[in-house]
Amino acid sequence: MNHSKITKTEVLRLITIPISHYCEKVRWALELLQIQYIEEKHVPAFHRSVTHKYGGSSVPVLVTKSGNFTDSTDILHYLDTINLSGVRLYPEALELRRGVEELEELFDAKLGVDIRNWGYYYRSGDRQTMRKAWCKDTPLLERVGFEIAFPFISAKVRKLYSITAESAARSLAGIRDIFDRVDRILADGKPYLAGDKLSAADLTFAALAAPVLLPLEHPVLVSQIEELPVEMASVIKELQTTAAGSHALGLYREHRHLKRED
Ligand SMILES: N[C@@H](CCC(=O)N[C@@H](CS)C(=O)NCC(=O)O)C(=O)O
Repeated sequence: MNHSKITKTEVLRLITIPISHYCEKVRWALELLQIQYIEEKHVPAFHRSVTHKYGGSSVPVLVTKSGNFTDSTDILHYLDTINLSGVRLYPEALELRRGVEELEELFDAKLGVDIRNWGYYYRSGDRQTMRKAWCKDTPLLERVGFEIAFPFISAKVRKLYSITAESAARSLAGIRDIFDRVDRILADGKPYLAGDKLSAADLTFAALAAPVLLPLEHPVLVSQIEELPVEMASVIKELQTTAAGSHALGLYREHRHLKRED
């Protein structure tokens, strides 16, 4: 699809759930490419009345004058075609570009899903934690709705993603598998996952892996490692010390210049 460059006056709208790591992927891309946007945050369950309006169900949704985009990868491709910053998330060279797209797809389809399911297994029943993760800067009515309906929303999320002790164990194995693959890509001292520049592959890996790495530069950091269940904290410490983990943490330090919002 051909899109005209964005006009200076157009401010894009990004519909999110604050803690969603797919939303963080898009937020980071928007900021890296210096594209103006407004983020509209919603509490899970309430988000659907908004995403449905724009033809989607999940978040992120990007609302633009050229149309609405309802998947993080479609959004990144769109942003890459309209941005004027000179930074490109997808390389021009065909083979390199294919490599970036394959990695992005792998991270979206497996890592993002496994990390969400593993994290929710431990945290989705904890009202205080989920208030920080889901409610920050959301509309007042939704925050009131969260307080009343938290047990139902929390149960609904666990049902939606079929979260059980067994699925959490499978998800953890899946996370370790992707980290191993990324370790192997980086094994010969490569600075980035594809080519010699930051691409959508690196950004996607770091944003989706953030909940199991806790980078300080993350805009929605809900818990310090000491506040987490011991089992979770020990996995996070293990992943932080891998080559893949240190790559993602380095990307946050070098390329995510944002003040935390809390
Ligand atoms: N493939 C989608 C996945 C997005 C996704 O799974 N979003 C989750 C939040 S992390 C969501 O909106 N879940 C609630 C729902 O599906 O209604 C993308 O990359 O945008």
